[in-house]
Amino acid sequence: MDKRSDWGNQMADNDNAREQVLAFEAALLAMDRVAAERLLAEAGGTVGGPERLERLMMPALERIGRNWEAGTVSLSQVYMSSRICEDLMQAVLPPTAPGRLRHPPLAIAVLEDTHALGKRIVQASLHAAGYALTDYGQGVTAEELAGNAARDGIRILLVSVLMLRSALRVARLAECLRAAGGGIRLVVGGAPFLLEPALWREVGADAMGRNAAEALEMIRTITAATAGGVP
Ligand code: B12
Repeated sequence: MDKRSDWGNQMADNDNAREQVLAFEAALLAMDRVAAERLLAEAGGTVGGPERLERLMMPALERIGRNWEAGTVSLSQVYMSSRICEDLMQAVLPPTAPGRLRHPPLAIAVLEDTHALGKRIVQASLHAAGYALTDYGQGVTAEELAGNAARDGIRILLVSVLMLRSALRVARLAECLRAAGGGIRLVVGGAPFLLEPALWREVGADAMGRNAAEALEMIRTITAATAGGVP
């Protein structure tokens, strides 16, 4: 295939992806779960569960969030959209399986925030890749989280935040982890870190991932660099 038609195909793919996101967003705002489910299935192609959710849900919910901020979408529509997405996740994500790899103890949590959909996708992707994780849930404080991770001998702590206020609390978490000793590595992700690419360093995290695939990449990099921790 020559470069020109390759470029043409890519543009057509982009247009197609954009149309799918817009249609999915419209189905969520209309609270039409059946249409949302159909669009998710159509967008599937050969791509597996978590990736398919990321490609449709993340951009659609991001747009809905922006429109809520602009005042054109109500909070109840944001809420119902997230409920439909949560429901669809249940059906699409692989069931939790025991870890198949040998790796240092890992954990995940949503820090001082209750936006939990991103965490669920990251968690499901890691499970599907063979990792076992301790789940500290959502809305946990920096102090609680650092204490639990130190108690359980966690080596890599994955933290998800969606609000700026919560992202700034990562600084307190990093401080508590340092005080607890044990060299726990802190990997963060979520909307504030996507908007401000330098923020993860400023709040003292060790790494940042933009999506579930990058969470996996970070864990592989950290475990490979940790003596005896290579899966
Ligand atoms: C859905 C939603 C809600 C739902 C949450 C439902 C739930 N169970 O999670 C509801 C309606 C309850 C809600 C409530 C609120 N929300 Co809200 N919400 C959203 C919205 C629209 C989408 C979030 C989402 O689920 N995205 C889909 C998931 C799949 O994407 P994701 O979380 O980004 O995760 C991906 C990546 O970021 C990454 N990732 C995520 N975590 C991690 C972790 C690691 C380690 C790694 C490597 C990667 C990674 O991988 C994931 C998969 O690809 C966002 C808009 C946005 N821009 O995100 C606003 C948003 C986050 N909400 C916002 C606000 C203000 C609120 C409220 C305060 C509103 C209010 N007045 O009550 C409350 C507060 C709730 C609380 N205390 O926590 C603001 C935050 C603004 C800010 N600057 O802080 C946003 C940005 C909307 C906006 N544009 O203003 N919300």
